[in-house]
Amino acid sequence: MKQRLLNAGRIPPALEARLAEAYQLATLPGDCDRAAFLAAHGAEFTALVTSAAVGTDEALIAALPNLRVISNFGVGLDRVDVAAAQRRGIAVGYTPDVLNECVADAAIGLMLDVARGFSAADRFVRSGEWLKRQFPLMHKVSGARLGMVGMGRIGRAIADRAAGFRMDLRYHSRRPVGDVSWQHEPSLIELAKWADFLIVITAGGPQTRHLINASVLDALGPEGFLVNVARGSVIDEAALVQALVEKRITGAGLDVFDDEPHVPQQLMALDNVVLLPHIASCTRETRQAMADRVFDNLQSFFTEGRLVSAAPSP
Ligand code: 8YV
Repeated sequence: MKQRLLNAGRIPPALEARLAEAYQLATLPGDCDRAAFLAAHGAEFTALVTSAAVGTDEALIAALPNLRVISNFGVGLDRVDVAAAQRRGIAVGYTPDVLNECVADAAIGLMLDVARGFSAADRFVRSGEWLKRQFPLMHKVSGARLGMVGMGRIGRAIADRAAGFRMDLRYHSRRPVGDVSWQHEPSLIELAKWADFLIVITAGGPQTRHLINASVLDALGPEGFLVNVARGSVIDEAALVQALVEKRITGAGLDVFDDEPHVPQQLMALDNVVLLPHIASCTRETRQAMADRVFDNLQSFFTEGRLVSAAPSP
C-alpha cells in the first residue's frame, strides 16, 4: 500500500512525476477549495512535500492529523514551521549542501557584476551608447575587503572562492564559527564600516529580519557594495532602496526580495543595481540534486525510519 503524499509546494515537474510513481500523490488546492479539501482528506496523508518559497504553516500541519514527515525542496526553512512539526514528532527533511556551490557561484557573480558593471555595460553596448562615449571606470574586486554576514555551509563556499580573488575576509555571525580561520567580527556595524563588499548569506526568519538596516548601510558607506543571496527579509528593503537612490552605498546585487516576484519599482531605473529573479540555485545539476534529496528524504524515512537530511531544531 503506497503512502499518501500531499504536495503543497512548487516543485519541478520531473520530481512531481517521480513522486507520483512512488506515492499516492495529491496536490493541495488553492485558497478557495483548500479548507473543504483538508476537512475531507487531511487525515489520509502521512507525508507532505513543499518548497522553500511556499513552506508549511502551523494551520496546514494541524489539518493533517496523521502526518509523519515533511520533505522541503530547498535549504531555507524560514517558511516551514519546523517547531510546530517537531512538537508533533513529525520529521522535517530539507536539501542542504547540494546547492552550496551554485549559490556561492551566484554570490561571486553578483559581486563581480555590480562592481565591474557587466550588466550595465551590456545594456550600454546594446543601446548603442558605446558609439557615443566610453563606459565609465568601475571598481576592482580582487584584493578588496569582503565582509560576510553569515558563515554557514554556503558562506564557507563563498569564502573559499573569495580566497581565489585574494580578498581580505571577515565575517559576522551570532557566535564565532569553530573551524574557520577567518576573523569573526562581533559587531555587524564594525564589519560594514571595514568592508568594501558585504555579502549576506544568513538564514531568513524572525531572528534575522531587517538585520541589514539603514545604520548598517550607512556604515558600509558611499564606497560600499551589498550582495544578498539569503532572503529578502534580512534587509530593510525600503532603507536599501533609499540608500541606493541617495547613493549612500555604491551599488547592490540582489537575488532575493521582500515580496517576490515583486521588485521595488525604484530599483528598475538604477544602473548600479543587479537584479536577479531568485536564481542562485537554479542550474540543472543543482536542481536535480535538490529534487533527488527531496525524494531520498521521503524514501529513507519510510524504509529506514530516518531522513538523509533532517532539519535542525529551531
Ligand atoms: C530555491 C532557496 O530557489 O533552497 C532555498 O532555500 O532559496 C532556493 O534554493 C527555492 O527557494 C526552492 O524552492
